[in-house]
Amino acid sequence: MKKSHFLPILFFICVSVSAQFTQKPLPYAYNALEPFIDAQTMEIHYSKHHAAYVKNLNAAVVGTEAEKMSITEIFANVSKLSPAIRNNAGGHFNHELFWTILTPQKDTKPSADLEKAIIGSFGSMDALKEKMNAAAATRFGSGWAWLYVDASGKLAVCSTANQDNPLMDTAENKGMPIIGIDVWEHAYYLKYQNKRADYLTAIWNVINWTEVSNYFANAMPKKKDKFDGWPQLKEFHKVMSETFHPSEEGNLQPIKERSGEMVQKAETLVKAPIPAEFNKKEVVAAVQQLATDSKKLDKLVKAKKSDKEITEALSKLHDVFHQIVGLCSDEDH
Ligand code: MN3
Repeated sequence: MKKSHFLPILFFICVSVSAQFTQKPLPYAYNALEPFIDAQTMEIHYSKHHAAYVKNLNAAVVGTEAEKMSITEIFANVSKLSPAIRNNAGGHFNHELFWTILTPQKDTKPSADLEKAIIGSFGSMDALKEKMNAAAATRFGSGWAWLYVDASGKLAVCSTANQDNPLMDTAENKGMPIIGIDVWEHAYYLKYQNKRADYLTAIWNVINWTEVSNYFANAMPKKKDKFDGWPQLKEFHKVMSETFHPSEEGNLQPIKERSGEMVQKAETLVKAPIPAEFNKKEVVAAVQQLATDSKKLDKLVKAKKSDKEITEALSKLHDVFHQIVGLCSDEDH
C-alpha cells in the first residue's frame, strides 16, 4: 500500500466527519406517538428541523470560542456568543430533551420523589399540567414551556421565546429543565393547525415520566457531606460501618477479615492533614486513639481471641470514631 497517498485521505475523512454536535437516534418510530403526535410531524420535526439546528450549530461555532465548548458551557456564556450559536445550540439541546421526555409507553409514572415535589410546588399533578399548558398557550409566537429545577432544588414552570431555555445565562428563570414542550407551530400544525391548546392537552398522554424522574433526580442539588474535605475519615468510616454493624448482629466475620485493613485506614488518617475547621487538639488526640485502638483490635483478631473480646474492642473503636464526629459537630455554630 502506498502510505503516502493513503494517510492524507484518511486524515481528510476524519476531519470532515468529526462534527462537534450530533443528533442522537430518535428513541421510537415516527408513528409511535400516534394518535397524539402524528408520524409526518415527527418525521419532519426530527429529520428536518432538529437536523438543521445541529448542522447550523456545527457551522456557527467554527472559528469561535464556542468551538471547544460543551453545549452547557455554550449556554453559560451565551450572552457573549452570536445569535446563530444561541438559536441553534438551544434548538439542538431542546429537541434532544424533547424526544426523550416523550414515549409511546402508556404506564410511566413519576418517581415518589418527583410526585412529592410536584405536589409540594403545584398542589397536584393536574395543577402542574394546567400551569404548564397556560405557560405554553400564552407564549406568543414560537418558544418552549418548561418544568425546571431551580438553584434551590424547587420545581418551577416558565416559558421562553424562540430556542432559548432556562440554562442560558440570559434566561429570566434559570435552572435545569426536566420537561420541555415545543410550542413552535412545526411541532403541531399538521395535525392541530391553529389549535395549540388541543396539542397541549394531547401531549400529556405521551410524557415519559420515568425519564423525567431521572432528569429530576440528576437536577437536584447534591447534598454536601461535611466530611467531603476529609476523605481519609470517610474511608475509615466505610470499613468501620461495614464491620461494626454486622458485629452488632453477632457476625464477626467482616472484622476478622478486615482488621488489618482498618489499621491501614487509621494510619492513613493519622498522617493526613485534618481540615482546618476540625483541627482541634481533642480531635488530633481522638484520631491518634483511633489508630492505637485499631492496632489493639487487629492484634486480638490475629491472636484468635474470643468473640467477646473482639466485639468489645470493636465497640470501643466505634465509640472513639463517634467521639471524633461529635467533636467536629461541636465546632458548628
Ligand atoms: Mn421543534
